[in-house]
Amino acid sequence: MIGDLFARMRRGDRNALSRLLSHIARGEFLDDIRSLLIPSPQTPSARVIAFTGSGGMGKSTLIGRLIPLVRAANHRIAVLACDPQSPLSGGALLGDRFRMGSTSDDGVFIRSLAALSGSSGLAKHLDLMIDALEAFGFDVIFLETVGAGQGDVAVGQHADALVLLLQPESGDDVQWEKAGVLECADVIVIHKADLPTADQTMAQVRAALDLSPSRHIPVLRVSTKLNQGHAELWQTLESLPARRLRPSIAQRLLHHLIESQEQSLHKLETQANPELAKLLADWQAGTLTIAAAARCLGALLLTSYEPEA
Ligand SMILES: Nc1nc2c(ncn2[C@@H]2O[C@H](COP(=O)(O)OP(=O)(O)O)[C@@H](O)[C@H]2O)c(=O)[nH]1
Ligand SMILES: [Mg+2]
Repeated sequence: MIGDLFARMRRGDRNALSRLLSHIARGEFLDDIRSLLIPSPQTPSARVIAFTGSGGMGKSTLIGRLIPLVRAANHRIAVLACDPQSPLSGGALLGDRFRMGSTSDDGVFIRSLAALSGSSGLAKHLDLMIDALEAFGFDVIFLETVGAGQGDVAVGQHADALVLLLQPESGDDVQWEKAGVLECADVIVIHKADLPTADQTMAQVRAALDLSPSRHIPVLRVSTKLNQGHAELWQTLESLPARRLRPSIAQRLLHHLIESQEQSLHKLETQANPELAKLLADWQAGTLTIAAAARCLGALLLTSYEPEA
């Protein structure tokens, strides 16, 4: 069934792509999907750009304005918006679609996702979703994530570039300095530059960056309201080097191994497996070193490993 869906997706069926993303978001059929999505050396790599910043900074609006520029440069673009609310509640999904502009262009694909709970502001299995969008043929992928702090660092691992949006008068200045988010950003956008205190915010950001001059980070003023600064922003993004680390085939396999072994361990624990209990007791009593105990655990898990049907 996933095989069928995948074949349809490969033929350019957007519905199939949507359904595949829904399965990934719900954590379904992950093993099969991972196997089908192993990129070959010929799979072209998409440029993945993450936009982050607190809610209300204008991320969705800005992305909506960048899409036509990306299309004009002949790229096919997908947007994954990680929302703090579940898209099932409707509001976030419709809101973002609306702000990004509705489109009948099949070189554009926009999808809202529920963010994981916790501070990361990221949807689960984002890497797999990016693989799916790449396999479909999108060569630019925008990620919209909410929040400042750890999540911004985390999203950086999935992206070639991290764009941090700040806005005048947000009172966020202390927060972003503390979280060290400035240093993670590849580009800083002072958005809503039409607001009166934009110059002050710009000066504050520059001063903060001067304190750590190890890296040159472009700071751009953009006003979506006045339609200013988008071309410069896209030019800057296009010129940044690719950075995203894609896991090797061996790392993908390791990832699968770890996930499957966690499931096996959970099963042994819930069944109160006697061999596991003895092993743990021996280790606690000091008759086994941690290395020996880990080896025994590995052997036990591998013998109880049952691949998903
Ligand atoms: N003054 C001003 N307001 C803007 C600008 N861009 C977006 N906004 C407004 O900011 C609000 C939040 O925008 P949204 O894109 O939903 O922000 P997000 O939560 O970061 O995705 C909306 O009311 C927008 O109309 C801008 O350039 N200038
Ligand atoms: Mg938004």
